[in-house]
Amino acid sequence: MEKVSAQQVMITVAPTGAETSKQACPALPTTLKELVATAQECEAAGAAMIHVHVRDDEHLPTLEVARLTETVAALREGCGLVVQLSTGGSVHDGFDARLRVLEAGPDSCSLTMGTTNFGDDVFANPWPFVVDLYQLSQERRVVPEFELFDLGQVHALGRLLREHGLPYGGRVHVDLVMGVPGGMPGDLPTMVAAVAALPAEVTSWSATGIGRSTLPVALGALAMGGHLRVGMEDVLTLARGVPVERNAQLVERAAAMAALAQRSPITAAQARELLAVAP
Ligand code: KMH
Ligand code: ZN
Repeated sequence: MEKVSAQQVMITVAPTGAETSKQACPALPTTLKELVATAQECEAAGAAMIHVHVRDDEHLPTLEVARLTETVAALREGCGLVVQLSTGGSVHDGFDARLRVLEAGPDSCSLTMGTTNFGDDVFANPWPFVVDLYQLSQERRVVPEFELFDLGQVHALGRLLREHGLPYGGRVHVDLVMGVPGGMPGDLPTMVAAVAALPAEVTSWSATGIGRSTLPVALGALAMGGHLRVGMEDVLTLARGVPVERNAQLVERAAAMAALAQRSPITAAQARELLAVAP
């Protein structure tokens, strides 16, 4: 298979998240059926990976392992996307439940590199938890995606790799999560600083702009050679007053922006190679 080139881009879709309620946004895919249909539509639109938060029968966020396992199996059956489970969960989830996410056997897991103020809440990721989760991902052969919410977390990644070695698979993929109230802003000077500070071991990076920063972050990442994450976890409007109706709209828009930048979306199979995820 051909290597991923600078003229290509990996699009990750984050369709659900843990923060928005189904009542507030009925278009949010919260059932397994909705999630699989979303995955299929997004893969057809150019996505290569899916970042998954699972909901229960009441549409509330859950980290119940059986539910996660069922979701991973259904996505593997229904689409080709690289399946990444969130270990961030919701701000209310405990560390043990977040570690147990890996029991569901995903291809990839998110791994946030430090504690962040998250709106009025705190997204807790103390160093011992980060190390436990990292070591568990190495033992269980799950490829982590390092989520970096601020510049301090970029440097923390360097420490993790120095002290605990490379991830399973040997590639180091990071996602800059920008524009969270409490994290780094979603602007270009910050992106330039964060990318310049990435540890030398990093082999690929993407960026995610929350809310209003979605478009500037995506355009900046495309210009700087980064990959993209989009989805209703991160933004619920296409423009002021225009709600997103389907996650695929955001993937289609990402692919169209990439086309303007003369970059084309990679397939899920290419993403597996980029991230060193088992085929
Ligand atoms: N829901 C946030 C508290 C992740 O998925 O790893 C954490 C989050 C990051 O979304
Ligand atoms: Zn998430």
